[in-house]
Amino acid sequence: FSPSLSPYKADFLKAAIGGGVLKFGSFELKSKRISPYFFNAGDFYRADLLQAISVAYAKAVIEAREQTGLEFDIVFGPAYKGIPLATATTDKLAQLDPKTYGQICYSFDRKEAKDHGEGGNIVGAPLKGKKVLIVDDVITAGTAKREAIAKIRKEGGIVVGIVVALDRMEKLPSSDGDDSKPMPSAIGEIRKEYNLPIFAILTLDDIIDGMKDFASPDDVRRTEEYRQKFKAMD
Ligand code: OMP
Repeated sequence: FSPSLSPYKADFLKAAIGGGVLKFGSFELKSKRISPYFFNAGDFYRADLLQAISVAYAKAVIEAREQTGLEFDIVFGPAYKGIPLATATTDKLAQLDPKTYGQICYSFDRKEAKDHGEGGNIVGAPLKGKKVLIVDDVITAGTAKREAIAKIRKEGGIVVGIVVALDRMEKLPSSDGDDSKPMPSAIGEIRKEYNLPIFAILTLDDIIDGMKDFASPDDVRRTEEYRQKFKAMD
């Protein structure tokens, strides 16, 4: 793998490809763009893969703390795919650094509010007045991240950052549907709008660097063409 990738990132990329989580072919995205690659965090369901993904998230969080002083009380995973990510990351952080992370909590949202039993929209640690780190799978247009930020704020939580497995580095869709125009990135806009740090374990650049060692020349070419077409200007 690319020498530019740190060992934990290279291990994660290897696990994602080996476990069939990162696939090459033709996939329609939430944004309706047709992508030659797709990263499905829902496919990390086998124990060894779950371990690989939680180690990678935990190391990304620890690195973010070292580099930017990131501090938080709660790891929040947006339903559904964020739920095992947040839970496994919380567990792994406490295992890797019990002194710093032994008391952190996790929580997640319900897709539909529950009106009986304990009720409410949130399962796990109450968010009110707490510093919350969002853990999610992929960022493309940032829509799911905006929804998560709004939900957490509504519960009185303070969002302090976002960690994702993959930054697809894509530009926002243009309002007139013309994808050839230069446009800013989803990540850049969220960073600016909410003044939030966003950390990604891998970017599309990392994947393209890494895939040259194992993918077919055709897949490499199609992925490079996709990057050329949809890469954000920042
Ligand atoms: P936003 O960028 O916040 O809208 O989120 C993109 C979402 O698209 C992710 O949360 C995934 O549900 C899905 N997605 C993937 O899971 N993997 C990909 O490689 C691309 C997408 C996508 O549709 O863009």
